[in-house]
Amino acid sequence: MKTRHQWLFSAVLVQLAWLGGPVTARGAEVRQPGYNYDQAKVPAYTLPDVLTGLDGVKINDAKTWQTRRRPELLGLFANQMYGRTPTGKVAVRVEQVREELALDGLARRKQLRLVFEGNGVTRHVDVLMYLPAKARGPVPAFVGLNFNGNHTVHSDPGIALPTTWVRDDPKKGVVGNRATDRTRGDQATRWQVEKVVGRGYAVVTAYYGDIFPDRADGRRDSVTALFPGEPGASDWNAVGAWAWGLSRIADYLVGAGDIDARRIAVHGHSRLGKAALWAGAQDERFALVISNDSGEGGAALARRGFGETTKRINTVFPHWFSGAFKAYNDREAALPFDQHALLALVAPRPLYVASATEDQWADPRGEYLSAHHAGPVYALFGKIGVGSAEPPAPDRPVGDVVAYHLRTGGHDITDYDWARYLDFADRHF
Ligand code: GTR
Repeated sequence: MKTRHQWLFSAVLVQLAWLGGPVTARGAEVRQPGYNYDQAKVPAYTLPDVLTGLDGVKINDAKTWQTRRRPELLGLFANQMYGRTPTGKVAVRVEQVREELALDGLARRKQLRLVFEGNGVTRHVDVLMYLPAKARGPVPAFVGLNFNGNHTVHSDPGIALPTTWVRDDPKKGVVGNRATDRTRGDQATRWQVEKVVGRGYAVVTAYYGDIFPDRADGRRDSVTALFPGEPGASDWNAVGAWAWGLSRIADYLVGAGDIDARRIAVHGHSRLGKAALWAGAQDERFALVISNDSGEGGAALARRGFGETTKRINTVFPHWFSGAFKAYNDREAALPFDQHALLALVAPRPLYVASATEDQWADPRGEYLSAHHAGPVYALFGKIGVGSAEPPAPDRPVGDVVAYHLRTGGHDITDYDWARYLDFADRHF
């Protein structure tokens, strides 16, 4: 049990994390003091072989990967890190569907509410979609969650404000945990809606706080409450819930007819990149997966201890991963996997991992190496990974089915990143 003093200390840490945090500070370099940023000080480590099962047998064909090793790894990630995603069904209703022409006729804006009922509680997720207005049939889509509400992805006044808890930001007039008009379009550079829709893709998003409010006590207001019989030490938490939410949005898209069900890409930035990877690992309907600066608990190798560490993430964000994951604080070498195995779970589907030069907290080199070490699984399917064991120079994208770039700049998603993702999707879809 923590003493009152320890709880207070954790609470202060959480506050500090947010003060220096990246959610409102666009492009800010996230580099907490007191952590290792020196490649020479990365400890020697051995990665668990992604192809060798717990029984010690090394697999060498795609079928055995698919039927044995892949389910085994999914189980390990669920039991040791992200928590188990409930498989039980909850009742879902689609409500408040509104469609209008928007963005000067470029897009059809569709908004709807997914209402979930289970275990005596109700939760909702508001989905915003921009569909190319001139599309004559189902279109491919980029699906991703947003940090501050659907209304922040574009200044379009027709976007509904979130009705759930949002983080206060007094400088922007967000007080009492209620979203206001003042933050409309606040995150627009991170979404590039016109560019994406102009290239023929649908933009699909929802506010992550509808699924699990991002605070230490957010669980009680989250979708986890829809499921009976929890919590337990290895149960799912915020990252698992956000991934679950992405799959529920996919359920809707697959059934609705606007979207080509075989061409749904899932993407996410930072903590939402962690969620996008976990969603993409579990749910093979996501035909292409993009991790933007996802860092620790996402694409970055935990064993490198570069930038953010397992202990730091579990302390400052106790609600992100399962209880079981906390046993690996300062014990990364004991993990039965590393994050390259998470990336390998996306195989043979196209995977894009992106880093930024100033985002040392997320360990760009560790993100690259992770993509590199997922390569043997892609090779089982005859697909080419990122190749070289050395990361490329900044702004030099590499790779075919597994692609990578290191953008010059800070922790953010920029038009540079989007241009690469669009080209990547064009190539594979
Ligand atoms: C940081 C956290 C990172 C990353 C980031 C973000 O504070 O330490 O793991 O997720 O937040 O989500 O922007």
